[in-house]
Amino acid sequence: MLDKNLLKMVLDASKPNNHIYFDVGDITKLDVECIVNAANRSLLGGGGVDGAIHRAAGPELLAECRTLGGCHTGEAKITGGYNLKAQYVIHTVGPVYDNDDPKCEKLLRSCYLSSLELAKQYDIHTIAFPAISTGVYGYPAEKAAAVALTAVGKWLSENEDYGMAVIMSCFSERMYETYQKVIRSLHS
Ligand code: AR6
Repeated sequence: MLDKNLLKMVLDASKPNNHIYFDVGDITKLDVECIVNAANRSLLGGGGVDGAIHRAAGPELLAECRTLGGCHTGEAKITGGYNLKAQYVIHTVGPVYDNDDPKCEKLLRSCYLSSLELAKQYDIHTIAFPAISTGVYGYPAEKAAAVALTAVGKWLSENEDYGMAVIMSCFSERMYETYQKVIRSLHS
């Protein structure tokens, strides 16, 4: 698990090294520049992490979301963070899992890549992702973790000098263990 002091050091640095970190807990509590929301296409709130982010950010977040006109699956839009510690929220829409649909993986990968590209446009250097699509949208955690880690890894290697700290926020120890298992399998 990520050492909290190490995370603080990383987040205090003006330009962190490109790196993937892990945190177990509530994404809304993280002191990062940007947190990513696993939203739905309306961008008007919902349950899971979406509900938690809207509750923590306050009603102004919903008011700004109303001006965005929704978001396609696999794409991302940005708002302020309002009452959150994070200055920005990037809202992305993951796919509803369908085992028979090869587009699912592509769309999930696109959520991570579009969010990172948008973050770069806003000069964001610390960003936290929930495990997109692994809750209500039913994407199997291990498959989703592999897609997430390879997408983030690819983006970091293609943006070598940018300096982006990516925090994979795990709402449970189990999700954290899943990421670690996938990392071990990617390295073996
Ligand atoms: N911090 C970090 N991760 C969280 C938190 C939190 N506070 N709360 C939940 N998670 P989900 P989806 C984890 O269902 O599958 C919403 O209603 C959770 O354990 O939030 O992409 C939207 O409006 C899981 O691992 O998102 C959409 O309609 C992960 O976040 C729909 O759900 C994603 O679970 C999107 O479904």
